[in-house]
Amino acid sequence: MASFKEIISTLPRRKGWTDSNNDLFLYQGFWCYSFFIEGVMSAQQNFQSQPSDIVICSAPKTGTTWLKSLTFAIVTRTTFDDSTSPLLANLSHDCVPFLEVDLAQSSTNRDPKNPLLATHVPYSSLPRSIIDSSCKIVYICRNPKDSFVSFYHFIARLSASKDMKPVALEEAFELYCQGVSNYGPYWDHVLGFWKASLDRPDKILFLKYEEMIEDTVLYVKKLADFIGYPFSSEEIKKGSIDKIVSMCSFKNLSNLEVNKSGKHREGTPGVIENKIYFRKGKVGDWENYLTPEMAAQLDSITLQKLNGSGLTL
Ligand code: PAP
Repeated sequence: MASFKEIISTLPRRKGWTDSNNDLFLYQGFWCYSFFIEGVMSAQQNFQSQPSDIVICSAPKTGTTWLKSLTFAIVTRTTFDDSTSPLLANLSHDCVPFLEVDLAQSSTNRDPKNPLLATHVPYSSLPRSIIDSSCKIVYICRNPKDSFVSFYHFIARLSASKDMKPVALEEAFELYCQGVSNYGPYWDHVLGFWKASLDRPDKILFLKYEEMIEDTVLYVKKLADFIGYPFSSEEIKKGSIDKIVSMCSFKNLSNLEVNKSGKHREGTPGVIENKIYFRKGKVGDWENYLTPEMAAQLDSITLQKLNGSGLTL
């Protein structure tokens, strides 16, 4: 049987968003770096989901770090509070295993007390057992203009820390519009989960970053209800939800020492400074980076791609 590497070498490829020779490959309709595709292939073969699992799904740069922290705080709130939470000493990515990296080889490489896992894999490529089991999926999406800008800054900051150069913003923009971004096309990613959430509303909760920023308390309550960890009226009276919202706010998390000076996956080639996951956490920052023409181009692609779906971004 051909190895994963051999299969990947036969896939269509495009240059990635930096000057390094790290190409993006087209696997099952989405573009991805080979390291992640190997993990996806392995997870598709091996991962066994449990009914109690809660799978946090997202395209990159749409609010994953935030959603992981909120969900982790919700499910661990009887063990920890806002002065003892592991989120105060660890990046939220280090509190929630990542399917295509941490769980690719073995489903059991997890803390049995933690039902959370996360992935950027599109709905149609999720391991079969996640789709078939009664586990819950929570998906977050974000306006494509802000997602793109966030993505570009992430690559630029990552490149600076690894002695690489990002492509110019205009070039990255063209690639993004063509769907050539890690786990892109972005619109297909969102639509896959959107349609699945309409078909299976009990299984998939579909969230928007902008709506969560607007009323975080409301969405934390919805999230807790959906994943089977509802807040009691007693907890609500005690201000439990507000405490979680403040602990997981951009301001609080980005000011923690671990998120200012710590590193994610230290000692591996995939090492990333935690601070790169925290930039502005604002809605509408695209206005500072995209020309009106670029914004109109992205809006028009979004309108066309989402046409008839009932979804707006
Ligand atoms: P990932 O896919 O690499 O995990 P992800 O967390 O999805 O990245 O996206 C990062 C964005 O979420 C950044 O947005 P920005 O570039 O527009 O600023 C980051 O600042 C934002 N972010 C991180 N933590 C929070 C938070 N606690 N609240 C709101 N936004 C956040």
